[in-house]
Amino acid sequence: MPPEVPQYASGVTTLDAPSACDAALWLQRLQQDGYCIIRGLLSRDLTDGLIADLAERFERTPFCEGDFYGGRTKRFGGVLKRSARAEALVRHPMILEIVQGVLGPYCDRFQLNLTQALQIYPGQDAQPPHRDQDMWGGAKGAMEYLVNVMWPFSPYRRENGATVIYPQSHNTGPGDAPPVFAEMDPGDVLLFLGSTLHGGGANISDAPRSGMIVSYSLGWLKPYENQWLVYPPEVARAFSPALARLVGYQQHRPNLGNYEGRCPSVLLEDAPVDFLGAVDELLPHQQEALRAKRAAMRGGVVSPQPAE
Ligand SMILES: O=C(O)CCC(=O)C(=O)O
Ligand SMILES: [Fe+2]
Repeated sequence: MPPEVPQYASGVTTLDAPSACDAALWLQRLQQDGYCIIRGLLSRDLTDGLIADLAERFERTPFCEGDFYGGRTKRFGGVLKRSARAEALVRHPMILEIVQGVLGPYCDRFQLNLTQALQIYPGQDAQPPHRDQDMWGGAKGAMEYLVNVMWPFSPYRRENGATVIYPQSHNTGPGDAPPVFAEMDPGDVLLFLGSTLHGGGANISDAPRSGMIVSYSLGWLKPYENQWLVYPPEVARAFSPALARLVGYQQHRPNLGNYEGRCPSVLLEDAPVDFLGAVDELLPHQQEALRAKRAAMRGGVVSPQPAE
């Protein structure tokens, strides 16, 4: 029997796609179209293991309520504490490089916004198209707030609720291009911007569509999933230092998100911490500006500008 070749009805071509490890080209495509699909990024072993780790939780999680989440959809967060394998997806080096390219210009450090496993069951109608950035009240258009990464755990097809993406809709109207059904298989990945119009598709098949959304946001925003409650110090202590930083155990310079004036990673240390003195954590240019202002003030020249 010939090997099974996936059929993608959506018109998303992979023939001229950049090679799977070329972050710069994928970044360009993401910024141009508002989304991109990278094929074959993960091994089957890894996705199979993750699916097995999460099976019982999917089983026991009740259906969602509400017109956004969908009454025939199951969702749960905190995936990093439910499977040690999830870190490989959340900290995938090429994904992080692409995210840095989108969000890096607007923040000191980006952060994990959420991990959410989700299953769209037969009978679920289409989710209203939306832009995920609209969860934040700030002005839109000058910067990207968020990058979404959708990892399929089952095939995603038009019939079973594949994510519907409106190409080139980032920060404009829906655009002229017809919507694309992000048809994928486990191991593939869909990236789309927080400003890209999209929604979960309708499932008219006879089996659930399963996957996981991982999103990253500017480090100075309130994350969608309250990372510090989902991964309190006793949980985050078991994480790699890089993962702990990504979920929020780091400051966003200058001094944002501190604990007693220190990096919150002090809570992950073995020894109990108390009576800490506050210590600035600043970017070099912030440090320089403050030093100059203090020097000027000491010299009797009072700067009319407040410290940045
Ligand atoms: O399930 C999907 O394909 C998309 C879900 C989504 O956009 C959301 O929940 O914000
Ligand atoms: Fe969404």
